[in-house]
Amino acid sequence: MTSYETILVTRDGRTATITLNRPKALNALNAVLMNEVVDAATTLDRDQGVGAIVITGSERAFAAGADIKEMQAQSYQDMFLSDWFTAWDRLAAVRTPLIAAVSGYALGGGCELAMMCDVLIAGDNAKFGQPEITLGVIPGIGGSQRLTRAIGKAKAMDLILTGRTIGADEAERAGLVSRVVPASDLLEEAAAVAHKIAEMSLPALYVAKEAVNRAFESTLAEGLLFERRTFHATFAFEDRTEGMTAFIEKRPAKFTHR
Ligand code: CO8
Repeated sequence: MTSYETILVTRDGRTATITLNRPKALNALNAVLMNEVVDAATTLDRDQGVGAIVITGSERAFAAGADIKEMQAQSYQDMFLSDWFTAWDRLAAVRTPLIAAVSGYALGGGCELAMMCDVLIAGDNAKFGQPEITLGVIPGIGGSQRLTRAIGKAKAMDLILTGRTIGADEAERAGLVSRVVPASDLLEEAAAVAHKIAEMSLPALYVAKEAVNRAFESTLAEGLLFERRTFHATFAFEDRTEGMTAFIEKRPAKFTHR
């Protein structure tokens, strides 16, 4: 497996974990880390032996945002010509289910990275926020769009205009996170969710993720049609035949991709 400078990648059966590892900078997202996360995730995504990927940080910080020290001296022209942070779009395009396991700070780009994942599990010590306004900028890796879709305009405006941080319970009430667990159990819970997902049929997982994400890109009528046509298409999967046959024969399904 490739060795990286700012992340650790581990495999456990059909699951993988990407751990952000810049502890001295509270996992601030610099260009190296972005490219490494994207490289690791897209490499794992091409591996049909992987059915779920966990992205996590340290106990103190999932990620405290984009690296302010790296950005501070950049000009508009630098940002524009390099299309700063566009590589994160490749993470959002990963087909394998992504699980964010968030402990501590998930601020700015850290919150945005967590929101690029499909399932967001928070330790009860997690803190979410989009504090960019306090630096004189705005969210730049999707915060104004994904946060608003996740928690609605009123709450998103509150967080983005004041820069305030919310705890795990408020984040759960707002619909930002999937579940909150004791911080000490976070990695175990995230691994259990990853294993559960990875047991499922891989093509069914891919289309389920596509169908949910389509809800953010289309009208209800278009989304419902996409869902129905995709549902019809699952009848072409060998795993669909096996899943339904196994149910009728009262035995566990043996999907091809696991
Ligand atoms: N970037 C760089 N370094 C950071 C960052 C960061 N985002 N966050 C923390 N660090 C560093 C600190 O500078 C410090 O380093 P050093 O020891 O060398 O001084 C170290 O991490 C530890 O941090 P603190 O001493 O500040 O730790 P505290 O426990 O006192 O505070 C906080 C923790 C509250 C998380 C505090 O560090 C903080 O407020 N960090 C910044 C949070 C923030 O503003 N994040 C948003 C960044 S901007 C952003 O994400 C925009 C994304 C869009 C860009 C898109 C471009 C297209």
